[in-house]
Amino acid sequence: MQNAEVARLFDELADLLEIQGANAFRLRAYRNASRTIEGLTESIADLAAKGPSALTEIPGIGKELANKIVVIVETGELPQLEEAREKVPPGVVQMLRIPGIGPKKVAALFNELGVQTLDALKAAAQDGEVAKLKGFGKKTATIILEGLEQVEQAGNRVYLADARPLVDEILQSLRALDSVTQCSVAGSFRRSRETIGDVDVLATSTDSEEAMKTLAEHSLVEKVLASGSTKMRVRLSPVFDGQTKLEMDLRVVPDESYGAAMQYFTGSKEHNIVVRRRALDLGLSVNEYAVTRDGEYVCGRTEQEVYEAVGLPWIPPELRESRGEFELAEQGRLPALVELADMRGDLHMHTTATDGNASIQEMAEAAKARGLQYIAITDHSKRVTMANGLDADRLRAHWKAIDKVRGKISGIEILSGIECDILEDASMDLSDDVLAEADWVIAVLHYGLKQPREQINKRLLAAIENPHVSVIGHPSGRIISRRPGADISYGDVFKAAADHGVMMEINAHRSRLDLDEIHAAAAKDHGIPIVISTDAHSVHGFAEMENGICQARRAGLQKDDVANTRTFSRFQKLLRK
Ligand code: DGT
Ligand code: CA
Ligand code: CA
Repeated sequence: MQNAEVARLFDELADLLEIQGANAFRLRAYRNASRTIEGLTESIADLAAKGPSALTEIPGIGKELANKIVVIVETGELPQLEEAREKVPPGVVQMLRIPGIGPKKVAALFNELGVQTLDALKAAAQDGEVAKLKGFGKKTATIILEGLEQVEQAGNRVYLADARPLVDEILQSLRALDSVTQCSVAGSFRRSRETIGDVDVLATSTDSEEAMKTLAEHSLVEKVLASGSTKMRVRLSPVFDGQTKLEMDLRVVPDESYGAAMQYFTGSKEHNIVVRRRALDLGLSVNEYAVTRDGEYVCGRTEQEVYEAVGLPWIPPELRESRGEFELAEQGRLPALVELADMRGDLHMHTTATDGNASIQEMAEAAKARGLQYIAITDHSKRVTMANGLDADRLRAHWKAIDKVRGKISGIEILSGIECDILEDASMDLSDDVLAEADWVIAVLHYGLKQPREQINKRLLAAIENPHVSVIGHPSGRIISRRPGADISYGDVFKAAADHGVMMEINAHRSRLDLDEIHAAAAKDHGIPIVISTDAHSVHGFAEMENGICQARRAGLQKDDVANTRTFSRFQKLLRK
């Protein structure tokens, strides 16, 4: 069991207990344990295997927690959690996904109004019952209605990065079979979409029954939903929030159809419509089995063949959205997309000084171990009180601590940075004389995201015009499927950024991916260097880089479009004086 999974169970337990009105001390113990476990470098399962005493050496883990961890690691479950799940209906737990309301409010809705489903909550909010509850009011009722709309829109989609470990493990099991000759994932997963509706897997095999049986009996498969001789649909174990269950299709196809099937099931639908039209113009027909002419098989063994048949080079899956990739392909101008291995720096991360859970040195060492040549330590500024944001004095002391680490560790450059809030009135959270001392300033919107477009514009432009700002971090502030981003005039912002030499970030965190692919492509067109950074809050956070790379590839970015693929000396030339 992975640390993140164990951590998630404690978080879920805390949420359930809070809805049941458990005391704050216990809740805090579980939530702290969750954070601690998530930030551990060692595997919690390995520690647990040595017994509870190895676990109690971890700060914040007492005897009781240690015992629970052992149970979780050994059985994959926790009786207390099962019990708590029984007392709180699933619909009530779902209410926790509504942006802007926490467990206390959910508890009040459940206990005092008796609402048990999202639909019942919606009705109660519309009827004015919610507004009448103590501590709620009209404003909260409105927040709930808006939030419900977002939850509905998000549906059961899963973040790509949450799906990845499940998909990888299942593919590995299938590929390990001698009878399976090829096996790949298609669909939105292969196109690296931000979220995945379901997973589409294709295989060729000398024994399709064995492939089906292996999937049906896989430990990550909860239920077989449908099965035929070459087709199966299953539901996987819950991911990320303990609730959303990803579904997976497996199709076993003949060798001579594998390329055609991969092309067809990779999609997107919009992309495939164009491929089919091109085929028709050439007197061909394309479906998931083959490219044919007058009913006769032409090709279909590889994707390459399918594209060649319609007069095109192979198109990278990330670009298959019918947004200009056909023109590029025809002109021989398809980009050589940036790759994870191209990355040399990571310029957005947190430490224990604010809301991270590793020290400066631990972050630097972990970055170095991942092969990075430079990093920027960018803790929060004071406005973010929830994260213990830094004022000028604490920031200067933090930079001194960074200097010390710099003296102790070689082989990696460390920039003294700050993630500075752009306040609602368009001023910066720290004064110019402080910002002037930084090597790297990320300016961000955290608060007032709902302000009108003009004010958002004013804030972003003021930050860009500030001579000390290096980059705009997670520009829109959105949280995918949870919270919309600010209303931004991207054209004005990119023009100003290009004029002033300010870079733009693709925040690689799975829930942000901000800039999105559309605006990252637009920023590139303005000649703005893009920075892909992880926003790591622990040493494990560096792994999020892969998500940022996916987003950059979907935007059609090449290595040179991304500032932190450069060597440190070349990167430094991009910095404002
Ligand atoms: P998702 O699962 O919602 O994240 O998105 P996709 O793109 O994986 O969509 P999905 O799973 O419904 O289908 C996989 C691919 O199969 C899709 O991208 C294109 C192809 N496909 C599915 N249904 C149709 C269809 O009715 N017409 C065409 N042309 N292609 C389809
Ligand atoms: Ca799909
Ligand atoms: Ca599907």
